[in-house]
Amino acid sequence: MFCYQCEQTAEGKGCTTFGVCGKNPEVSALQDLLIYMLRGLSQLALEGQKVGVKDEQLNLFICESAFATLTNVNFDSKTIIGYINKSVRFRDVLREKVQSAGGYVGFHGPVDMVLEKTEEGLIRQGKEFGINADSSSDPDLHGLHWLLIYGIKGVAAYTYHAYRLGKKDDKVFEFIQQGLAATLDKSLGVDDFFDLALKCGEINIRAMELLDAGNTEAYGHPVPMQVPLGHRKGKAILVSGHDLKDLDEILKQSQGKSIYVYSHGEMLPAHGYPKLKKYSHFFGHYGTAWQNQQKEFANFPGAILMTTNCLQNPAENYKGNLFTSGPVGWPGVTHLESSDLNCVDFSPVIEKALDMPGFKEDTTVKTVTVGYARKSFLSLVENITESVMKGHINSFFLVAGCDGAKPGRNYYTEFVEKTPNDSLVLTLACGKFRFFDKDIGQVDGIPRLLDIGQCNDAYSAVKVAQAFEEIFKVRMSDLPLFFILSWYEQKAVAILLSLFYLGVNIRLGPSLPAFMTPKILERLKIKPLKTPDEDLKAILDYVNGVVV
Ligand code: FSO
Ligand code: SF4
Repeated sequence: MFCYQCEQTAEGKGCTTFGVCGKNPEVSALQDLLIYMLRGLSQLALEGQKVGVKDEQLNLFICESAFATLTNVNFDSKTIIGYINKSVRFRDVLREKVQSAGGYVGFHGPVDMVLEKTEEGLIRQGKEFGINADSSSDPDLHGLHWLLIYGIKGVAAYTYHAYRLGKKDDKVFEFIQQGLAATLDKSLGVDDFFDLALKCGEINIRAMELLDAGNTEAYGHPVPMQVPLGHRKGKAILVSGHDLKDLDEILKQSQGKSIYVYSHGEMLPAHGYPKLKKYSHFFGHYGTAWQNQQKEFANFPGAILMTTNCLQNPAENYKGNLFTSGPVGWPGVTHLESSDLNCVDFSPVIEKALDMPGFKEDTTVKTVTVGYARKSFLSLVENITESVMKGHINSFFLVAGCDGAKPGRNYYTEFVEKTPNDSLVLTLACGKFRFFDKDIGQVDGIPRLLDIGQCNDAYSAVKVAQAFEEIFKVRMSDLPLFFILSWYEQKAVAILLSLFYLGVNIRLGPSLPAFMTPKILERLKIKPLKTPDEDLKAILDYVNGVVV
C-alpha cells in the first residue's frame, strides 16, 4: 500500500505496510480503486454535461463515496466494494446515455476498464491504480494531482453534508468532476494544476457557504452558550463527528426517554445552535478530541454514535456500544443506514443506551463557551473596532484546524498561552481541545478566546476575516490576523486551498503535507511552524513594524 493523504502518515512520508490510522492494505487498495473509478466517472459526467446528460444521484454518489475515503472515515472493505460496484453501474448507464446523446465516450482507463468480480481481484486491481501508479511523472505535477484530489475529497465531504440539509449548487458538483477528470488528462501541466488548486479553494468556499446556510437555516445562528463538561445521573448517548442532522434526529428520537445526550469531539459547537439546544436532554460535552476516543469511549456508560470522521480502531470493551452513520464504517460495528438520506432510525442506539448503566451520579461541572460563529462574532465588531482604535487590541490569531496524537501538537497550547494580552484568539475545529478550557482573560469585556465552531463552520471564519478587512481597510493578506493552522485530514486540505485562494499567509504544522513538494509550498506561501516563541516574535515584530 501507499497512502500519504494525512498528517500522521508514517515517518512523514507515507504508510506502506499498514495505515497509522488503522487502514489495512486491502482497504487502502480498494479505496484507491474507488477513487480511480470516480475519476473516470467524472470524465463521462463532464462529457454528459456537454450533451445535456445530467444525473443528480451521480453527483451525490461521487461526493458520498469520496467522503468515505477520507482519513478515519470508512475502514470496511464491504462498504468500499459496494461503492466500487455502484460506480460501475453508474458508469455503464452514463456511458450509454452520453453515447446516445452524441457525446464522446472513448476514454481509456477507468471508463473502459473491466472490473474483477472477487474481493481479491478488486484489491489486486486497486494496487495498480494507487498513488504511485504514475510516479514516473514530474514530482511537482504528481504532488499537485494528489493535492487536488485531497482538496476535492474535502469539498465532497462539505457538499455531502450540505446536500443532506437541502443545499446544493451545480457549480460545485461540476468542479468536483472537472478536477477529478483533470487528474487523468495528460495534456495538463503544473500551472494548470495550480489554477485548479486555486479554483478548488474558491469552490470550497461555496461548498462551505451552502453548508453554513443549511446548518443555520435548520438550527438557527449559533449564540454564545456555556456548555457543561460534566454529566447528569442517568442513561446516556454520546454523539461524535460533525453531522448536525444526525444529532438533531437522535435528539428528536430520544426525547422523553430519560436519556441525556452528550456531544463529543467536533460536536461541541452544536450546543450553540438554538434549535439543537432547545432539547432539554442535550446536556453537555464529554471528552476531548478524536485521538483520545479509545480511552474516552471505553469509560462512557452509554451508547456512542460516530456520525463522521475521525473514527479510530474501536477497542473490544466498547465496540458493542458503538454505532456509525453516513459514510462512516468499521467492520463489525453496527452501521445505521438512512433509506432516504434524511432520517436515520436511531432506535438501536436508544435501545443500547437504555440497556447500559448510564452515569451513576451528577458531577459538578466546569463549563466552556461556544457559539461565536459569524453572526455572534459580527455583533462584537463594533466593540472590537473601538478597542482596536484605543490600541487595546492589536492582533488576532486564528488558531484553527485538527488535533492529533503527535507530541508536536503541544505547540498550539503553548502558542495560545503566550499570545499577548492585547490580542484575540479565535478557534475553529478540534485542535482547540488542547486549550479550550483555558481562561486567557478579556479585553474591554470581550473574551480573548472565542470559538467560531467545528471545521464545518469554517465559512464563519472567512466571514470574520472579511469583517476584519472592513475594520482595518486593508486586504486580507495585510491584516494583523494570523493563521496558525494544524492540519490532519483532507477537509483541512480543502480549507487550506480556500485560504490560498483568499491570499492569506499561512503557518502550518505540526508537519507539512508529504504530498506537497517545496515548489508547491512556496507557491502556496505556506510557512512551516517553528517554535511558539520564534513564530510569535516574528508576528509581533511584523505588527509593530519592526524591520528585520
Ligand atoms: Fe477534527 Fe477529524 Fe473536524 Fe477533521 S475531528 S480532524 S479537519 O476530521 O474534521 O477537525
Ligand atoms: Fe496513513 Fe493517513 Fe493514509 Fe491512514 S489516511 S493510511 S494514516 S496516510
